[in-house]
Amino acid sequence: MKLKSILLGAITAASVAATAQPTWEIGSTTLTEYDLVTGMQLPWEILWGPDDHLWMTSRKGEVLRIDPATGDYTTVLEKNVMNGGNGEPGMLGMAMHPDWETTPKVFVVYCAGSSWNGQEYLSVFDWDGTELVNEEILLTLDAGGIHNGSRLLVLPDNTLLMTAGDVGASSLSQSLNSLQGKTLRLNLDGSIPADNPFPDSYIYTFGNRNSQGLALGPNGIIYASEHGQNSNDEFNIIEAGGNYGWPQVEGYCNTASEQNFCEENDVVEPIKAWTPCIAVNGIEYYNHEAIPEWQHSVLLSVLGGLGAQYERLSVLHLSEDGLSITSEDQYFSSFNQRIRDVAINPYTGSVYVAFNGTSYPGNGPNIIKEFRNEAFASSVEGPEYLQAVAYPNPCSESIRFDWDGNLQGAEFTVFSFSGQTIARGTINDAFLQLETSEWPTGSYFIRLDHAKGMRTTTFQVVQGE
Ligand SMILES: [Ca+2]
Ligand SMILES: [Ca+2]
Ligand SMILES: [Ca+2]
Repeated sequence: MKLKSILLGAITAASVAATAQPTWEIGSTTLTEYDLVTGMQLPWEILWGPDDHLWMTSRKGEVLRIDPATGDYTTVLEKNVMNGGNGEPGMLGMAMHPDWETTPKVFVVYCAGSSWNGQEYLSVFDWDGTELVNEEILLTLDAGGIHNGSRLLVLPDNTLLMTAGDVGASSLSQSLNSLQGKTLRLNLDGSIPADNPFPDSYIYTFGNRNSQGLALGPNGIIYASEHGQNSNDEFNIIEAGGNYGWPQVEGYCNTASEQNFCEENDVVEPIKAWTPCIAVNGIEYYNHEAIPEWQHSVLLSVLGGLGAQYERLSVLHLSEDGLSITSEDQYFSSFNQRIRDVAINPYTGSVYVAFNGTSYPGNGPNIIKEFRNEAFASSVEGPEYLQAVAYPNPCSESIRFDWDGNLQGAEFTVFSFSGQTIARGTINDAFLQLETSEWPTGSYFIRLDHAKGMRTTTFQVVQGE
């Protein structure tokens, strides 16, 4: 009796909450606000993964994999990080391998070592369907108490960009003998690309201070946000071999000494600068029709500085060629919460925003909110809403898959996690049953290609001894 009344209470509260979500007017578009994930440790990176899940790093040393429909998550990696992640160092940027179906690997940057002195590692892990395993360290840098970067971005040419901070030693930024204060470019196996601008060097740009935002824009343009010291936070376009001026130049080349240095060193100026600093962070290029007012813009997370006095999500509207910013709109400052990163749902155009509290260096409360245009999302038949059920899982003799919605006619392919194609065919019924008795023990995933989009689901096969 007591249990029943608790359950009824919970159901009532949930239905009340569902009808009372806050909304935001963006021109003629209404966004509904949802608290997708609360109570987790401090978020640093959020991204939409190729498995149609939201992935998050916590600076405290965790990677979470989040179901975007429910907010439920699992912790898929835990590392001991410098000073427990109680400052700027910790677990930072993350990126996914672009050939996820055959090479499900995840790149992660984290700082480890003694409390304020250690190393920064760029590592790659295998995703086994349950957790991140088989760490391989691709690159080791110095880590410091401050200015460790680091965002990651996979480019269309299958190379990886990594922003490396100056670790508080600003003279390193102009030295081509140091990897600090740079943007670095690697092949996905960790080797140096043959066409990098400096021979046998990871360095792609130099003269950077502490860049913590990277995004791919239109026409292959690469955007980066970069923290200034007290003035001149920067928004840059990344050019191979470019010198971005730090520490001799802050922001534009607009003082006499800066102008001399800029002419002699061909310094690349930012396309926008903010004075005083607002603490610019994670960025994404937005061009989804769900929010027409934000199309062809960069969404910029703003931490707001030490006291979060300028915190917000900025929408940087771009010129047609993407090479300049025409205007800036500001949203969500009324939360009085630092915004660390942003991610986009490719189906519904929803925007996910990671908040981490009211003061430097991020003390919570930690929350990922979703801002969704319900009018658009309700018309989407994207595979995100076609939840797959695989059972029994793990299986031995056979496995059955059921999907919400009618997916007859879809092509399916089953891969092992070593990348081999195990089975393929066409779905002729409302469900799919596969014989697995000849398949070795291990993790597998099935990929479904349908006119409505692509869907993948992982499962396990366990055979007796
Ligand atoms: Ca991100
Ligand atoms: Ca600069
Ligand atoms: Ca300047």
